[in-house]
Amino acid sequence: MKGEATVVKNAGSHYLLSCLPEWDLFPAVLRGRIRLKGSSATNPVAVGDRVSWEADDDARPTPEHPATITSVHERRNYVIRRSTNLSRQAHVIAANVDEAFIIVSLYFPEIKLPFLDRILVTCEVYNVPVTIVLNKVDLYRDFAAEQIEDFKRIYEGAGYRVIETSARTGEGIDTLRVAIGTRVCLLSGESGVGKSSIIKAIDPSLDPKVGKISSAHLQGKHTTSLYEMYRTAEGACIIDSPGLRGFGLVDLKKEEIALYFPEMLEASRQCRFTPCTHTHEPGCAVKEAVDEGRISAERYNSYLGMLEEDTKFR
Ligand SMILES: Nc1nc2c(ncn2[C@@H]2O[C@H](COP(=O)(O)OP(=O)(O)O)[C@@H](O)[C@H]2O)c(=O)[nH]1
Ligand SMILES: [Mg+2]
Ligand SMILES: [Zn+2]
Repeated sequence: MKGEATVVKNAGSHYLLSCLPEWDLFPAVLRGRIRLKGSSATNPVAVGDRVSWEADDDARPTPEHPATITSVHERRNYVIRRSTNLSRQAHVIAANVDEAFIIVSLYFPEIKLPFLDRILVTCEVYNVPVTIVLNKVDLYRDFAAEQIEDFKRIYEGAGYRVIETSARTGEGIDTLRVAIGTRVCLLSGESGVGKSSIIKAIDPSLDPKVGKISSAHLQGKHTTSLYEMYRTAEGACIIDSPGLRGFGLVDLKKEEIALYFPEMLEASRQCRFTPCTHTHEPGCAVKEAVDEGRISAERYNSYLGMLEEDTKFR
């Protein structure tokens, strides 16, 4: 027996496969070493990967007699993370993603814009369309309406769609469900921002593990320890991921970083020098746009931070 399937769950060396769009899971393991050409990833197979598999006999694969993954098909795209900036090793978070939804919350836990910008840059690098989801608005709309508007100004100004949600009250969940449609979408973002809760809110029949906020730090604990795809009643495939601590940049040269800030790329066409690092050069159109408020100071600062780290660690 053999066939093709999509990886929907990955726990260590064990995988669950399904022949999407059917949702009919069966277990699989990897045969020997499958290495992807030119990849430094620690995981050769990721959730969302299309794979070929084989089983010894004609019986359906079971946990005792799992199927064997024999090859991984070429990826349309993927999202990858380097655990730290020093690390050469990278981990593929998900493959063949139609869109990434980056979940953030302004508070509980408090947002770190440079961290969000790093994720956005990674999505740009790997050609994954991205939408930002501002969750937990029920907790801070009352006292932080202005901060919400500032946040939207920054990110909508950079060209991203921002959807406000509350997994608690259900606000914005219909909008998000429509945005996801019936595609393969990745939910990513820091631990505790509500990724698993949002999946539950989108389809209450699903049961991803929701973490408790530890009151001492008002931060989420690590609750989702593996990557897993869920299929909603409406036929969307949503990938839940563990909270990301670090989100190191992968394979980016210093002069490339600004290419992945869409608003800077746009402005940089008018810079006097090419290449321009947009730091000290005369006639830099990016700096001019920052001075005039057309590019947000926050995004520009994230860019400078990435430049600096890049220089430090190479
Ligand atoms: N008030 C409120 N709490 C939320 C919301 N979304 C998630 N939470 C809570 O935040 C904590 C972490 O949620 P979880 O879904 O596990 O976050 P994850 O780590 O990103 O998957 C849990 O206690 C949730 O009940 C929201 O929209 N509003
Ligand atoms: Mg979770
Ligand atoms: Zn410039």
